[in-house]
Amino acid sequence: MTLTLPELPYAPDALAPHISARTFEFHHGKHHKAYVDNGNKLLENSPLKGLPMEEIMRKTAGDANQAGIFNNVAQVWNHGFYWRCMKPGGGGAPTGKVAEMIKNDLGGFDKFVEAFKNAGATQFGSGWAWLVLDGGALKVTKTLNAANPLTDGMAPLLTMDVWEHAYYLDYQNRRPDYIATFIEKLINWDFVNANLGQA
Ligand code: MN3
Repeated sequence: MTLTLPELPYAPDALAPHISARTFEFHHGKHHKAYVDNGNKLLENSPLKGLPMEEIMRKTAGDANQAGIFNNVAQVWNHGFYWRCMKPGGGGAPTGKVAEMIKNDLGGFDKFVEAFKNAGATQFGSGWAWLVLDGGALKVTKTLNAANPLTDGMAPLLTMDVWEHAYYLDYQNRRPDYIATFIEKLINWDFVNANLGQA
């Protein structure tokens, strides 16, 4: 299996004005595509070629000699996951099993919002904020650059890209505004519940 660029799960203008078609043109069409192309180039002569992305990520995480492969493959995975974490008319309080677990494990939706905002805002430089299942309980965490909690045995349920390229065209330097909008207007809780069902 070679790496492929997945189609967006909605039209490029479907999340406007919160995330513009112009952002998707660059973020999906250029950045995500570059990770796919560079990853395929690096995998060309690697014994890892053809393995599922998660397996490549687990085998290369933390190995300085494989950093190029890890970074590009993880960024392909992370972006494909991130697109599906959003939907038109999304955001706000969750329903279903994740709502129940947020109440029990994190102390309620307001506490989740506080923790998720904090994770996104305090990730210095580039990275990702996550809601994960860790040992059967929900946890909010963050990772640097391309890193993904699945290589530490956690199951990703929700992610938010906090690389500048995710928000700069729409929000310039105002990362906190992008984060607040992501939570209030964009999160696809149905996708999060589906991930919980498979974790
Ligand atoms: Mn990105």
